[in-house]
Amino acid sequence: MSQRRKFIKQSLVSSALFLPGVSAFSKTLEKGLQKEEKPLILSTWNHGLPANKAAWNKLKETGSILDAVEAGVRDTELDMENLSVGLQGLPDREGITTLDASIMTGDGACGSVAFVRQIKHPITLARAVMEKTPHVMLAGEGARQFAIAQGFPLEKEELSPKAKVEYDKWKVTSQYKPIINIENHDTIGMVGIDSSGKLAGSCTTSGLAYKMHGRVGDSPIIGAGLYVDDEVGAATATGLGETIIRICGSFLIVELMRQGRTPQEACEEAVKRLVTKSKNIQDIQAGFLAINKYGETGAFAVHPGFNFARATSSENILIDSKSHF
Ligand code: SD4
Repeated sequence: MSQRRKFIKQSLVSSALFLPGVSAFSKTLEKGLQKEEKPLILSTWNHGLPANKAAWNKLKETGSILDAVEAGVRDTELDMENLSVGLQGLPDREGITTLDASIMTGDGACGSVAFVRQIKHPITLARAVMEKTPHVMLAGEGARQFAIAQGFPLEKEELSPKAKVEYDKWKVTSQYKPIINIENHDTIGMVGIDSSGKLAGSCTTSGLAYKMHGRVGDSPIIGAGLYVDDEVGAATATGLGETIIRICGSFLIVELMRQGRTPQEACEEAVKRLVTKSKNIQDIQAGFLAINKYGETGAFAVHPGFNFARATSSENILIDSKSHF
């Protein structure tokens, strides 16, 4: 069993409080897709459970959905089990871990950082780009210099013990296939709505393992990995960034919702588009998560295996997404 599978299994067990049985699980899924609910916080994969909890606590504390989506994914950025988010994530081919992150609110404010090194919380740096610069995106050394100027501590550049073991194994063959293994992605994307209907979203990742040095994925690209519009809803993505960028995935979902699709229909249509535009689709996983301004939920993926955490005032549960194949 892969590490990721094991981890999912453990998380399912640890969230058993919210999952009394399989039938209740699927009933909740149907309810979740149709029922309007506010506040509501959604995030990708099983680490979304603790991330949602952190976001919910922050929402209670400050009342700000922006604060909530930042705090939620900061939790994942520190999760040493997660090899796809934060400085503990798997490195690029040169053995260097580089991070991408973005944040956005429903009034159009957004910020992101790409290809950034030595920063423990790239999501907070993305928020600083949004709030303290005239720009949307800073990359590489410029992002790092901005972080220093803003007083962010620079972390030592060394691989986490788990990442080092994996990288050393990978170096034996150094074979890179520009595809994402279905088991090998754990980016966190989070979208949320408060009780007044304000939306915000966040996305943070170390990107594809063993990518080329300098490669940037979908997560920091506004409209690809994340898009938020108070008039309509919000969407975020996980999976092979290249395919998501090609269809402007998150923007596409928000625009489909603007035209009247439900979040579920919009996610399914985006996956359909992605499937028709991608070669080697059997080897590619991508998943989308969406929310509309009424607090309805949608999720869909290319292959089975994608799941997401959904937090309301009464529960925080892990839900299996449906998929194209
Ligand atoms: C990327 N979308 O950089 C990210 C990959 C991912 O967990 O989801 N990783 O392409």
